[in-house]
Amino acid sequence: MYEELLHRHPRNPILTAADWPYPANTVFNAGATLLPDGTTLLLCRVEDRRGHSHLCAARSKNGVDEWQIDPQPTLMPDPENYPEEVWGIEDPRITYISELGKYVIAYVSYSRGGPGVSLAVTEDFQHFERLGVVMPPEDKDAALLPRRIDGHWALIHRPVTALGAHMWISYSPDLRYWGRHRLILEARRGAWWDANKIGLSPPPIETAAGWLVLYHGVRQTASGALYRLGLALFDLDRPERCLRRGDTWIFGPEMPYERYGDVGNVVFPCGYTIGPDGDTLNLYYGGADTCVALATASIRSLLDWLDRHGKLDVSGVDKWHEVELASEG
Ligand code: BMA
Repeated sequence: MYEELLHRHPRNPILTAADWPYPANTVFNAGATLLPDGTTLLLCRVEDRRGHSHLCAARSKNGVDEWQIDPQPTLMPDPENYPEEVWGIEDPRITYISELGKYVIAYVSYSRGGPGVSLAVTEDFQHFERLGVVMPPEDKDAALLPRRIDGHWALIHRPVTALGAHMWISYSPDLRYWGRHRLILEARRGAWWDANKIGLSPPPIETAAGWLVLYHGVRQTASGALYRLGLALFDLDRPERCLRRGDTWIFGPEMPYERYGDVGNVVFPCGYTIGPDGDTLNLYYGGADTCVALATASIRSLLDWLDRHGKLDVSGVDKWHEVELASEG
């Protein structure tokens, strides 16, 4: 028996389109945060029957039920001013930035050129300041780290390059201009569960041991893609350095609401909250691109598992050096 690190909530799925106060096809891939009064806020991706997505906030005292859902979309695409949002906005990841006293949302803007990464800033989830597209297509699966590293903001994201679909980090002095791009974690190859395509899932979790990263691996099979989750740990002060990476996935589609839906066999977390004990991780994930579900884990046991099963991973660093050497040569 494999160890079970993530425990599904018995009330899953906790939110579906049937709960919505206005017509919606599906509700999934929600960003999450705790508001100052302890309320859980989920910023859900809502897809309409055109196939376009927008974001809508749902609030709950216990993070499980009695959700108060905004009666109208909370953040709609604004293609007139932001043409990169023409086909919708998707998969928000929320980071609270104490230096700014604001939340920064990294979301996918679906442009004619493919998906890119956009940022928006808010204090109250009612008014939003857009910073526009910060990573051009094709790029997605992005989240901001909650504090500056050596004076610079850091964004983890997943560009698709000639090297494949791997995880990168970039730095910025002002959240608008980004550089010092580094590959930090590579998809594996061949039969691996995380072969060819990986991406950051929720924002990294800051722990004393390092940035704990849940990432998704996409395996292509004869009957479509399988989305599963793995663990990696990155250096607190140099988040481009991967300290440990697990070989096996720790969570994958099993339940009917994960197996069946608009896109079956997908578990896709975009957010979490941490319980008052400082250890309980409440992970909110999309099930089969159709609903929102909840699983809990102990952060200590995730780190302990990585200690026992993780290995040093230098794939990203090595590849980057190869690229540097090749471009210099
Ligand atoms: C990814 C993202 C997610 C989605 C997943 C499965 O590429 O677009 O929004 O949940 O595919 O369809």
